[in-house]
Amino acid sequence: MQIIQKTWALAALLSVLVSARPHQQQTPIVRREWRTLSKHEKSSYLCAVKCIMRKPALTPPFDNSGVISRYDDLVYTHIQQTFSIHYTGHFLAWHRYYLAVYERMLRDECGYKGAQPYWDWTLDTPADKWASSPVFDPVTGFGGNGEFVESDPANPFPPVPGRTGGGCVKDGPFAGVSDVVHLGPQDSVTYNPQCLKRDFSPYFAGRYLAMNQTQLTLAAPDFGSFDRVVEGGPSFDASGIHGGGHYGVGGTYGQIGDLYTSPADPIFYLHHANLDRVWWSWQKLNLEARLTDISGPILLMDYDNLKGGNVTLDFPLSVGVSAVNVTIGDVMNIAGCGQNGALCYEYDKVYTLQG
Ligand SMILES: [Cu+2]
Repeated sequence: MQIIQKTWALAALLSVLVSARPHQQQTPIVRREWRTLSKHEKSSYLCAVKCIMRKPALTPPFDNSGVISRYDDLVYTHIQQTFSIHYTGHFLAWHRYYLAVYERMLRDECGYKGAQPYWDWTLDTPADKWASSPVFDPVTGFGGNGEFVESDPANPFPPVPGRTGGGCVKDGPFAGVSDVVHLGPQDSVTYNPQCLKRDFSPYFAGRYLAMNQTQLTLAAPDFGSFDRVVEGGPSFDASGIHGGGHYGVGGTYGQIGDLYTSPADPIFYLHHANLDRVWWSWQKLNLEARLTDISGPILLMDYDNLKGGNVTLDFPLSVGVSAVNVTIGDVMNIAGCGQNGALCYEYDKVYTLQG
């Protein structure tokens, strides 16, 4: 009995030490582009994603809760905060923290040894190259498009221009499973088992994810205008690189094209890692000034500050049950490593501004 108790105490102590580890981390982990990962690294990442989808949720249960797994904990918090984390000044900071928390979950709860990979989609443009991106590889990637589904004429919203799919993904690690997704569509949080759907729009991706659009983004003179070029406007014709990835992969019917449930598609995390890398690339063009440059509205689309003020470095960021709250100031430096912020990672390569 005593031995069992001692073993239990030791296990508890070890788990506390393990969960405390990221705070003691001194050296940044290095995020790399998906196609530069070895076959083994790719499969370890995908294995960790499947593992976090199997771990039980920490979100307290509620009636008919669709929050089943640790993976869902994050989708749920994204759904709940949808209108307070998009088209706001903290859009990029919130998603930077959200991704770092996901990366930490994969490492601490599922034994993943690497860093969160990013997806440099500029490499998969123009449009005719889109569908053959290594990210969609059926064996070493996340699988590809869904079967073509006709647009619903009763839908008051216009279909995503150039959409080519809409059904369940046909190949890859998430195909053939009828309950990969538990939440959504939109803000629904009751249990709704669904397959993972994609609805590629190569046209949309080609238009918004090529190097010219990325360069336009990097050329922004201050954070306020930078964020607006990244996020674009809510109409398809006013998209930026953010919408380019969401609608290029998700179109009308794929979860990643759904503003609320978009993190239900694991590709979300690779797309957002690249958006974060664009922000870090922009910061590095004038790092000293841009480690503190933040602005933009607290409230959705309130760019003229008619309803509220702008965010500042003290503005709080919450990702729900999966991590402590931090401030924007804590995530301005991706390689603060406990000395100067909450994050500790780097990118192997950044974009440069081409003359
Ligand atoms: Cu989002």
